[in-house]
Amino acid sequence: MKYGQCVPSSRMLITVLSIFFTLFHIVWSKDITEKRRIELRDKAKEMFYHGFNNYMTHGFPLDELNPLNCSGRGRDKKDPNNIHVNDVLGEYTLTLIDSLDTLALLGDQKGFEEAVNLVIQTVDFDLDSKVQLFEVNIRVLGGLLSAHQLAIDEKLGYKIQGYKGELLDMAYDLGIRLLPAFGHSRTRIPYPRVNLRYGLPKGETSETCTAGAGSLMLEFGVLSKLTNDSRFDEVARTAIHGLWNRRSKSNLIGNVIDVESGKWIHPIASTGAGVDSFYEYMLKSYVLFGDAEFIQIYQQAYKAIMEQVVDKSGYFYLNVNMYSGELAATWIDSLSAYFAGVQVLAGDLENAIKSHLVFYNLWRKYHAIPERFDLNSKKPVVVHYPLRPEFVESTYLLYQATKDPFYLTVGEMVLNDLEKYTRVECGFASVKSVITMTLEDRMESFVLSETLKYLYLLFDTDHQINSLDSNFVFTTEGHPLFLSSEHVSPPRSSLKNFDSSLYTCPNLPKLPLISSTYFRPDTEFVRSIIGHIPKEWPTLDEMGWCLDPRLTKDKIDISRQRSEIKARQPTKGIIDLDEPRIGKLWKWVFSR
Ligand code: DMJ
Repeated sequence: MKYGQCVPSSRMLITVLSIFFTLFHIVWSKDITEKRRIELRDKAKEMFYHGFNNYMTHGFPLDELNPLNCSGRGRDKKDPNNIHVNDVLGEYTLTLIDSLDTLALLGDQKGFEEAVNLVIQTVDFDLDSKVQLFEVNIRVLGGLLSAHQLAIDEKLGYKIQGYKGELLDMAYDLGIRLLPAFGHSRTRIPYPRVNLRYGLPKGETSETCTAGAGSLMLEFGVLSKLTNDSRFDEVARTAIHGLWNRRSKSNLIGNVIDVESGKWIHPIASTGAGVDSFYEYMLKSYVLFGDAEFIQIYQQAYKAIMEQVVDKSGYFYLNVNMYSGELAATWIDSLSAYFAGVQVLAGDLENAIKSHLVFYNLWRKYHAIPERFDLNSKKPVVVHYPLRPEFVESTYLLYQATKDPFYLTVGEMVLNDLEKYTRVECGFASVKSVITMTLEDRMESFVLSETLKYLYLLFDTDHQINSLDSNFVFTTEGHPLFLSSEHVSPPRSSLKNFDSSLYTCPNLPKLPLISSTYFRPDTEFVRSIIGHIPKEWPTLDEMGWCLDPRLTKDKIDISRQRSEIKARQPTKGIIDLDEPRIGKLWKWVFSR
């Protein structure tokens, strides 16, 4: 199918279409009203407390809540090898620590103070618990550091009177207990697990995933800045070098590496599970610390992804062999929904919108996102959904960058489905199967630290953090971390040499006044790719529809800081269409 077959190209037609779609949009608008937005904001808050209060009643001081059983969940002592539980749960009131900063951001100062004091009184990290370095870093260390920064901040209004920095002391104690994971290996890439009391366990596996070893910089870097102990910064940075130095000639990194031999055990490049937050941390470490080396790694890595990992449609990020570039698997995973958010922060909005559309259509079809979805069979191949935040997180960031009300309606869809399918008497339960919508008895701590936080911040459009213009990032666990200017490195001249021409935009005609992502024809294109063609929607057929949109190349300046990204013009009311898509749009609207 060639584009030319469906291309009305005259300017007049474009103008007529503009007027038509404006009227169409006004009459048929699905925009969320201000009243509804506030209802959704309050509903998201209510949902947070439904989860949090039930954890405090039935779960605390254990790490997690079993929402079906109305009980707490601690380590699996019967099966120490149960890494699904024991990697994360260390007997340190995990869900409470992971929730601290959400309480503050919800404006619940009393709740924030009580929770902080409870952590200070209850938690001691001198525990015989073997935990995963990555998990304890992002959930516990990050949770403590973020709450500490909010508790001492003069400007944001979350300052706790009488607070003496105890959370930072705890974070420092925890950080020191994590250090044995580093330094033992030949490569200086850390071992994946560590015992909080006894250090590196004997006979511990030396195989770690890239994200596990390479997503420590934000928390470890901030810990070093706040304590003046440079060890944390150094080990996290050295781990990144250890990984990046082992990239392929084409700048791809694999999924699992042996920290002793330095050999890739699973040499598969992707944006998803096992590698995901490595990319996120390169970009965000640059935003937070200003160190040029992080953005340089990000730029090279992103260029390699856009050349070799993205599929030819431009919507999916695949699994490819890091050396040969050959396709290694045809599935995408739920975790990779975060990538659109990273693309937003990097300024690559067009590709962010496109990759988000994939997960939007998956959610529309399943009312959740299956852990793995196979693009060949167009079926979920791993069917659970543990209430992950990545899709909501990207939705939130896309709304911040575009102010397109479409993303509020996406949030509304997610909120309604979480309520309808996962809310139970004692919290929110993970989805065991997106096919049957059966539930399982687990509410992971990230439901409160991320999923419901991002939903709330999406709808609380005026929240101060949404317009904060300073060096701050949300960690991969949704914890805001801040750094004042004295800690930020000055930009280096080498950045000026960055060639962003790879990401050139096609010369798209602008159709002002037409709203927005609703009317992107590729929304339906992506819907058809994942095999979701409900009866009430027109079928995309080969004769009238452009089924093979080109990979759009976008002009982005990756060296931008977050503050500059936020200053972008909102795209509300504007849709960028190239001519071929106009043909499809035309047909779609008139065939309804
Ligand atoms: C969270 O702990 C974090 O978002 C992490 O980056 C990935 N896994 C979960 C959520 O899915």
